Amino acid sequence: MSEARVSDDAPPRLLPGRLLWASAGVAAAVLGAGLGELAAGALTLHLGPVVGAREAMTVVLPSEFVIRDGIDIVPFLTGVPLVLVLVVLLVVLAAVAGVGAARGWRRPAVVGAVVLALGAVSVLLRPEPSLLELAPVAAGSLGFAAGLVLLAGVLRRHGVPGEPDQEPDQEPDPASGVVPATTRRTFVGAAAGVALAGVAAAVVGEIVGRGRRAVEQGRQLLRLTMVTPPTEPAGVGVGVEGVAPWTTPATEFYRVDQAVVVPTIAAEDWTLRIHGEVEREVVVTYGELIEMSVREQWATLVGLTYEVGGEQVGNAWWSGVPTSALLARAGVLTGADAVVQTGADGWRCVTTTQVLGDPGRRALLAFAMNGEALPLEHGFPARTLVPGLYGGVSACKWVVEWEVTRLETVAEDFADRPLQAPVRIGARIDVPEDGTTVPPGGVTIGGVAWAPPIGVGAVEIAVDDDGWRLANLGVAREHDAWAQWSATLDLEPGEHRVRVRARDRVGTQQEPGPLDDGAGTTGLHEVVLTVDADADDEG
Ligand SMILES: Nc1nc2c(c(=O)[nH]1)N[C@H]1C(S)=C(S)[C@@H](COP(=O)(O)O)O[C@H]1N2
Ligand SMILES: [Mo]
Repeated sequence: MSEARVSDDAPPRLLPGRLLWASAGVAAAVLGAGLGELAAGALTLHLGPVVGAREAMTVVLPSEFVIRDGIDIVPFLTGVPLVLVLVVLLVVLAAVAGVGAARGWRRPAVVGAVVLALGAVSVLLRPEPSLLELAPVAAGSLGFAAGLVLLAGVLRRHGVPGEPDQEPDQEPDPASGVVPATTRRTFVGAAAGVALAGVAAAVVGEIVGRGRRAVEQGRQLLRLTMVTPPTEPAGVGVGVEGVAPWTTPATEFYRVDQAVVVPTIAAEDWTLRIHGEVEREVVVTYGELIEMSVREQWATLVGLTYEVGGEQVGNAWWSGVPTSALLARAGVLTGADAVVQTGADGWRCVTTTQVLGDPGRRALLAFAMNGEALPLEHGFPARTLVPGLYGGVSACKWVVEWEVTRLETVAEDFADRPLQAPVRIGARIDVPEDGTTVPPGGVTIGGVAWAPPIGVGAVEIAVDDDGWRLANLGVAREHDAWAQWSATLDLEPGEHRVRVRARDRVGTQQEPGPLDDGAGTTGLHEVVLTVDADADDEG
């Protein structure tokens, strides 16, 4: 069977066959890398596969080995750009996977899995990893697999051998000496197509990603002199570790986004168009907005889909222009009672003119959060914020359009949500976590409570079936902001159920029962604690 191969005058036809398989691997890898860059760009992540891999190496390698983007592990590599080393490494791996594919999918699968795992690990090693950042890795793997399957198909159809002990199904072309010229041409065409698709994807990803970088840079260059940094009012904190900080940092503020891709609008490109049932249509630019009379306030934002004890609640210092001032510019016509707000992502909500037009309701078109221009994720350049209404019915991010209309006209379009959803009074136990075992002799519990736009009046806790007693409340002078609370309990050994409830400043009690009617989930948050003498006492 190996006679043809070793016969003296036969040219070394097996090497080029192998070369084609190797090129199939490399072309597939180019497609994978390109799709990875595209995914990174399209999702406006700042981290594509190449940059990501480089960052991962700087994390993994001891810093003395990494000098200015070069590596210094092996003397002859000193000064060679890290990216180049990575690219060479990936090309070799891809070629190995490609040649392996001639025999079956085992070797390419192993190589693919190793690269996939390295990619995933490098994402997860980053300071604040998000699962979305795995998307480029996933897209890259899929691209590589698809490219290799396609090109292997071509080679297999033409019976091109990949290994010396594999027999070609077809007679080698004596002229070219190796793989028939037609086969070679077909394959080279297919491989070039695959690789070019990868390059095109990378170029598109780069362009899209650059858009985000430019907007982010522009945002950071903004000098919003009218915005003051947040200063927490005295006494709002109860000083219990584990309780959510009274001011939620923007990076930790919960997010609810309908779209996967965050809209990126440069401040100079942004306008808010106010039209519909108004005396005059108004188009407000960013420059005009920040020149208007600014109001700043603390406000707690709650998601319509907040689950009892969950994450969808945060408190920040917002700077913006009262929505009432903007509506006054346009002049709401009599009879119009609703504003359909549209974000640049196409998301829409309807809010009443009663709320948006009343300065006393403190609704803002906010352009800064915690003393800085809104982060892109939270609605840059501008977003609406209505204290006391759930985000899903009021807090339109990247808002670009207000259509003044009538509730009766639009009610049907918004049948998926309650038309006006006031935030339900809520309270959360942050510490200790549910299921914690604590030592006997007093356990401190604490959390947050909210009742915008009225303000928290009191927080109470109950242990098992004992009665309700008052918790210690941080200063809660702010109507729209949440309050921290704490209590020290002296619990008997055994298991205890601890519940919390809040009431607002006019005495309205939080809804006791679990309520999940689509207009804001509520119910009492509870944790079960076990008091055990053997629990290690670490506070
Ligand atoms: N344009 C736009 N605005 C939006 C949303 C959205 O997906 N797109 N989500 C809404 C929901 S449901 C909530 S709870 C708040 C969340 O705001 P945040 O992501 O800044 O916390 O924004 C609201 N505004
Ligand atoms: Mo929401």
